[in-house]
Amino acid sequence: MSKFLRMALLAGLGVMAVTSAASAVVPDPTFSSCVGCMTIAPGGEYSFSVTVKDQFNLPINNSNVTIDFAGVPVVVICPTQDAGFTSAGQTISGKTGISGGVVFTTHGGGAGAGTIKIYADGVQICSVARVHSPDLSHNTKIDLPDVGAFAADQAGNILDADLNCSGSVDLPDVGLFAGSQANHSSDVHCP
Ligand SMILES: [Ca+2]
Repeated sequence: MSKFLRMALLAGLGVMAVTSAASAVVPDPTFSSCVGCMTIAPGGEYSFSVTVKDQFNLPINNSNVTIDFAGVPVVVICPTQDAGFTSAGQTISGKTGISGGVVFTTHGGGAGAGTIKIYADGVQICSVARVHSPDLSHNTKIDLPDVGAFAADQAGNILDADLNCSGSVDLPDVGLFAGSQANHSSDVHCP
């Protein structure tokens, strides 16, 4: 091999290495975002949006996003979720689309303060400090104990029942609670 050819080959390999490093796609918490109120219900009528972007602020398609509710031990995640989503223990996972976004409508129950972590491909990109739910008794049903618990939370302004994350338990939350209750017959629970 001539010296010139060897140098050309080495230069080529160098370019390939640089290209390979530059194209490694890693979720970046700086550019990724989580938007919405972390409210969950057995009927899955509340949404929480996650957008995953890389270190170049470009959307990551098909990124595996997981919400981990383990920081709020009372939370129960339904074993069956909407198509495209899976659950395991206190986690739910789904994949982003071409724009890097995925919208969770988590089927589950239970509410409380604690750290809920959101991961993309294993990288933590966001966290929220409380999960809200009309299923305050965390039995994955909206039933009579929840009506009592909601009334108590409203009276005490306990934010477990702040279903729209407005910062107070008030009339709009009453409406949302009634909607969630109507979405369930007395024994409807996880899908
Ligand atoms: Ca509210």
